[in-house]
Amino acid sequence: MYHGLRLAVVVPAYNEADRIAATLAGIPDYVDLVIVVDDASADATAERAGSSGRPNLHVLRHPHNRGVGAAISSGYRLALQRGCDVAVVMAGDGQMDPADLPALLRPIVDGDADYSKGNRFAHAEILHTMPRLRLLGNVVLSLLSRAASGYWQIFDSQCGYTAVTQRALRAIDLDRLYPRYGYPNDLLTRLSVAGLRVVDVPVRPIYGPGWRSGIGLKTAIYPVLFVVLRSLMWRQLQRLRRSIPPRLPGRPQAPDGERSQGDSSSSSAKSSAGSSRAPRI
Ligand SMILES: Nc1nc2c(ncn2[C@@H]2O[C@H](COP(=O)(O)OP(=O)(O)O)[C@@H](O)[C@H]2O)c(=O)[nH]1
Ligand SMILES: [Mg+2]
Repeated sequence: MYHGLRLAVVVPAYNEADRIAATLAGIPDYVDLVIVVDDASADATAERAGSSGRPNLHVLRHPHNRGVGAAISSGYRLALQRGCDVAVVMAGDGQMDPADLPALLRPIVDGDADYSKGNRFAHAEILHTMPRLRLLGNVVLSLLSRAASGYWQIFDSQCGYTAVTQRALRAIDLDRLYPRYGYPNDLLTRLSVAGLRVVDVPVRPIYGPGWRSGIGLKTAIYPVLFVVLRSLMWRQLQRLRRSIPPRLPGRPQAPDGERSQGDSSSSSAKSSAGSSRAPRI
């Protein structure tokens, strides 16, 4: 338990046999449930996770590779089934610093956010650690994701180090979450349409020796950029649908149109904190 909250950490892992044990060893003991989602890795990722000695570990295995977004959705579903209040995502390649976890959880513990995400750009060392092309790509995607989601105060849309409340997970349709790279952008827009509060928290960028990534220039364009642009259009469509009340014969009209679950104006969410306010879509 962490400040009275039952906490899960979801670890997506694909061909991370060399790094998974060290990643799991770094996860603090106050985490109640660690869920590794191995996505049909060709190496011994699942076996190494299983023999890591990590307590409260559950290794989920997808029979076929379904992508990192689908893996995280699977982890979220299990966290909900096990009654967790908060689910954190930490990648299986050790790029997330466990020392940042309390700061990431702070806004949720304080009741100021439904989703808190890392922002590596708040650390000046990102200029030395993150490869140049990746830095540029992240800036472009972050700016576009602001427009797509309507969360104008956030940055580093591609940072996968996140924490989400049970309430937020129940407000979005996990089956529709984009299954591959691009899922954080899709998720941000879905949280926005549900009227949930998102905050950025500074986290340390880690690019250690032997660092590698499944995201290259091609992947950044498709699917990531594609998902961002799709999200942008989808949110505008939701906006239009809400501003034009449906005119169905024989059905009384709500005076202010339809609202989705978790809409900022109807939820009990605090809306005073400027940095965490849900956008008006
Ligand atoms: N389960 C699962 N995990 C994946 C998949 N692709 C990547 N991952 C994991 O997701 C995490 C982030 O992926 P990575 O390629 O390092 O992305 P980056 O850190 O944003 O450059 C790593 O732990 C990967 O092992 C996948 O298809 N399925
Ligand atoms: Mg990585």
